[in-house]
Amino acid sequence: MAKRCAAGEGELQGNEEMISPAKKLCTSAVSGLRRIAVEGNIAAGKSTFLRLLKESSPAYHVISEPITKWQNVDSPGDSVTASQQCGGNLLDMFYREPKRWAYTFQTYACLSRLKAQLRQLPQEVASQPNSTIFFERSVHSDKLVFAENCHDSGLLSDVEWNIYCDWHSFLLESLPLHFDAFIYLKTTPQTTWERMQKRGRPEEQDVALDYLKSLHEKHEKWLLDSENKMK
Ligand code: UDP
Ligand code: D5M
Ligand code: MG
Repeated sequence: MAKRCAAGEGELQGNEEMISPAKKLCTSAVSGLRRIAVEGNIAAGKSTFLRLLKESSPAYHVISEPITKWQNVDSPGDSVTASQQCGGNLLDMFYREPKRWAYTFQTYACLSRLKAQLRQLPQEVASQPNSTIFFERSVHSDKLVFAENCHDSGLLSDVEWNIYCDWHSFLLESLPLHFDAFIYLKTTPQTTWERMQKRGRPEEQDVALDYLKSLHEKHEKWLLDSENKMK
């Protein structure tokens, strides 16, 4: 299932001063690369699907979710994050004490995703004909699935949610980040729960089926309800 993103390059007109530093990082505006986000519930199979896509064509480039930045994990060649410097595993902190860490986690998830997704691609990738960049999730699912679900369930207060929406909208209007299409890996919550158990990430050990059901509903509402426009 694919859907067009409402936020296109055209909406950036009039903001040239503000966006010029970020625009240097943008690849698709100049090269005509296709940019596709792969969405789906926790453990739906996004990383597996992206690995198979990458293996299938040299024209396919993959930007994975920066989850190692949220865990206390060394990723070779990557800088150490602020929370890692303090020995923090933000993903674990969020699952153990969600109300305390939801806002911090949602802020950092979105920031680290933006950094990863706006990073300049190597020239040989950018210049290849028919190149397609596949992104694991997007700033849209950050907001419309995860952060909104945190607000619905009381993990983000109204004040925190309003502040989140304010800076999220500002960043979307200011940064040259658009998607040509979305691929939704639709699964049942039960299947993703079983796959999550099989994968066995320590931080996710206590994630309940009900949480996956809520995230599933958020994906369905966002990606399959044609009345629901991207905000
Ligand atoms: N997996 C599976 N069948 C599939 C896709 C994935 O059994 O069709 C398994 C995969 O091997 C892994 C788990 O499900 O153990 C979660 O997959 P992945 O990490 O790709 O999911 P993501 O969280 O990235 O969506
Ligand atoms: O795993 C990503 C993990 O991070 C999973 O445990 C859900 C959690 N999480 C919480 N909030 C977010 C946001 N905003 N984006 C992404 N992930 C989030 P995955 O295997 O990629 O589904
Ligand atoms: Mg993944």
